[in-house]
Amino acid sequence: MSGPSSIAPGFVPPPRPPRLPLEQWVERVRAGDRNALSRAITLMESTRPADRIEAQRFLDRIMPDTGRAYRIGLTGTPGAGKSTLIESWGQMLINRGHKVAVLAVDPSSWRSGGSLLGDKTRMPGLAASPHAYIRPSPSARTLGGVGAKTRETLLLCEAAGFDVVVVETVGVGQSEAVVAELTDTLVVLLIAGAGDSLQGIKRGVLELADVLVINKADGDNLSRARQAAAQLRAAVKLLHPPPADADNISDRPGADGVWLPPVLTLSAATGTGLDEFWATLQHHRHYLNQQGRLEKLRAGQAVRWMWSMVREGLNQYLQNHPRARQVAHQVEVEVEQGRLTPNAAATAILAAAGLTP
Ligand SMILES: Nc1nc2c(ncn2[C@@H]2O[C@H](COP(=O)(O)OP(=O)(O)OP(=O)(O)O)[C@@H](O)[C@H]2O)c(=O)[nH]1
Ligand SMILES: [Mg+2]
Repeated sequence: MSGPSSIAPGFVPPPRPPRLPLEQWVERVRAGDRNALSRAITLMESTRPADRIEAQRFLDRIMPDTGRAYRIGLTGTPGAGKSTLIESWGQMLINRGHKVAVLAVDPSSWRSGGSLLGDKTRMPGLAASPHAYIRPSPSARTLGGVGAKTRETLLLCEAAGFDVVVVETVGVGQSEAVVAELTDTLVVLLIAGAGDSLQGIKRGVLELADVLVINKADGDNLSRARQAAAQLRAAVKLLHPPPADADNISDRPGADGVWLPPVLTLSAATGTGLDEFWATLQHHRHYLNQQGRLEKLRAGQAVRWMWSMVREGLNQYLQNHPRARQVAHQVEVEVEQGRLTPNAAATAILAAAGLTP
């Protein structure tokens, strides 16, 4: 948990060093300079109009260096072991020569401004590694939404040479859907429940998952974890029935051109099952690399991102439009009191902003 700020009263933060010219700054990020990367991410998170323009230029410049990482989403209920898994798995990846970035989409920060994810104290080994980069989620709701900021951060990390990017989120609210839109493979981390092992997992999340993992399969918990995995496998099969034209569907995911999300057990604490976990992810990546699936997936994500930016821009436009705001203020009351239909009110607001067809 991020504790209260311990900054002493009267503390004056040192002035920020001046920014580098864009071209030089981009070069430093490309060269893997972490300081330049951190400052570029801060630029992406800025809501100042001048910064937004600079951020856009920055992104345009690095675009050719993006797209090469394996983008992995990791979601799981609080306490499922996400940080513990990222710590052990991340170090395993680094030992195998990868450069790992960990980003967070934190639904709680949309309202409270607090950020629990990407907490470096829970990943001390990874945080200390020069081959890892951990970035907690933006601490406030920013222009374009947290998802958009994370996407821009992800692109920067790719440009800086990180070849595995993990986007972490707590499995509450809509954040899994946001993470699924940013990544190639979505891993859902679960723990065996007390009674019904599928408690706490929503159907929508099961449908989004590419790989399901029951964590804490160790000690006294091992048999319960295996039982939960068996039940989950049955549930996954029900959710993903084989296509009508497949006559010999096998249990191997991807074997018939259909990905049946595998269910694994592992112990993030002891490291048992980590090898199989990584092998399974690579298997999914291989599956995506066939028949243009990855290009198709990312193309769809890019188009949906574009439209979400359009919606965001329209919202911003409406909020900054004095006449539309004034009309909105009036009609909201009328809708509340049932004197005006929501449709008519929406038309009135849009018309006030000059947005009616
Ligand atoms: N026995 C056992 N305990 C584990 C394992 N993985 C995590 N834990 C413990 O479970 C607790 C929660 O682990 P975290 O890694 O902090 O879980 P998290 O999903 O990051 O939690 P939040 O960040 O709060 O959402 C800690 O006390 C861990 O030590 C595991 O594989 N086995
Ligand atoms: Mg955590």
